[in-house]
Amino acid sequence: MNSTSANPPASEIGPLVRRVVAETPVWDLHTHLFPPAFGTPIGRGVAPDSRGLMLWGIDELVTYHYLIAEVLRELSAQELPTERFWSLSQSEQADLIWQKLFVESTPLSEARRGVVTTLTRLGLDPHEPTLDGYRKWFAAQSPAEQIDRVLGVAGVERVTMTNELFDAGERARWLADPAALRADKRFIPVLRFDALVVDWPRACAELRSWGYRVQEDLAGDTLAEVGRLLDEWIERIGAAYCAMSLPPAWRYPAPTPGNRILTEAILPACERHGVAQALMIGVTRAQNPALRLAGDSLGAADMDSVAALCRDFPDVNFLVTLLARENQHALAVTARKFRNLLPFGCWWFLNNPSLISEITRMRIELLGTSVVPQHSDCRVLEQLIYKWDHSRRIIGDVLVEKYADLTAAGWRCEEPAIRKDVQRLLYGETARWLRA
Ligand code: HDL
Ligand code: ZN
Repeated sequence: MNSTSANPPASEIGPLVRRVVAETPVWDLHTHLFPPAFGTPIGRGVAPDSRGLMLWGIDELVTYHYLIAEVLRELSAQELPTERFWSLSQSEQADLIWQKLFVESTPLSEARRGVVTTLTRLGLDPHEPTLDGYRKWFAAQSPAEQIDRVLGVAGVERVTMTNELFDAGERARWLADPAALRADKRFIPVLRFDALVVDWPRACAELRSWGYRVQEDLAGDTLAEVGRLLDEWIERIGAAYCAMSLPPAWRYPAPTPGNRILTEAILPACERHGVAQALMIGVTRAQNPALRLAGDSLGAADMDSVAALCRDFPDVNFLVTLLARENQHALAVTARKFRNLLPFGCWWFLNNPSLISEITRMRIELLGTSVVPQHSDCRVLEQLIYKWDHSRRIIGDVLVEKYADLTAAGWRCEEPAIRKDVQRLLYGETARWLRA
């Protein structure tokens, strides 16, 4: 049978797949990014806001907590006590990181390679001996222009935020002018509230200070009041889903206040509003507190707990990402058992080529395209460029292999179907599960 443009010969499927993956727009399911309405510390034409939440530019890129963890390994505690590092200004920290991780050594790690990719894709030479030239370039950009530029270069159409209910600064911004914070429809709000489940005593005290009639022992109107809080905030921010991270030790069922809050307040609120609940499980917060945000580590989650929750709440959609490599196969298998479970992303310490490749291959073999293979978890705007550049290449390589296997099995892999598959993996599956 002769090949047509719709049905390319096996030898041309590879370039076609890679081109389609490279050009398909992305909906990024989990980030910590914000538009300028949330305030930003730098940029042409804006009032600098040191407490602003929109992080962008070379100093933020180079002081990403992943790179702080790496630079502290380049010096002994005697050469640079951790607390002295923290006493440096952000630009002094950035200068040190640039010198140690990029000038004096080859930027081979994924977080370092990411900065190189980002600078190159922005048209800048990554070999500068200091950050001064980059600082001048970024200072000449306006935040709004930079967002347009970065989303364009990265091919990202929608960015899902992390809006932390217990962040006092962000909460004040939402209470002041929610319409302004929701104006840029490319940035989709998500209500995040770890403390409701993992630190109820702290959450209870905060809620009481906000005027909710809650008690630490969950007596009285507590559960109804937590439900009222969630109703108000899901509506106030227009949350596309709710989210929480959980430690490796989290178990369900288990007689804890957090699990009662989860099952008797949070999940009923998700059902009322038709929003999914994201569970991000396996983070060991502050394993080394001296490293601050860089001090979190990981542990294996309990898959039986995830399965039990999906089973007990069939009308709630669960978006699940796990931090430990050893959980990934069971997560994909569990998703075959529960149609309300969506595995998403190669989170944090898994966001490295060798693991993205292994996990994406496993997921497609077990779940086809009913999965969200990646999210970026970006904290700094320009990271979108490298995180998606790197992941697109790997996802493309895996798909080339899978289409080749399918072709060898006798299937005609045609361009329209390939485009439909890739669109679902990079955008459509996310849209299907969120209150788009
Ligand atoms: O809890 C989370 O959402 C994590 O992604 C943390 O923000 C973590 O610090 C991170 O930035 N990972 O990439
Ligand atoms: Zn995150």
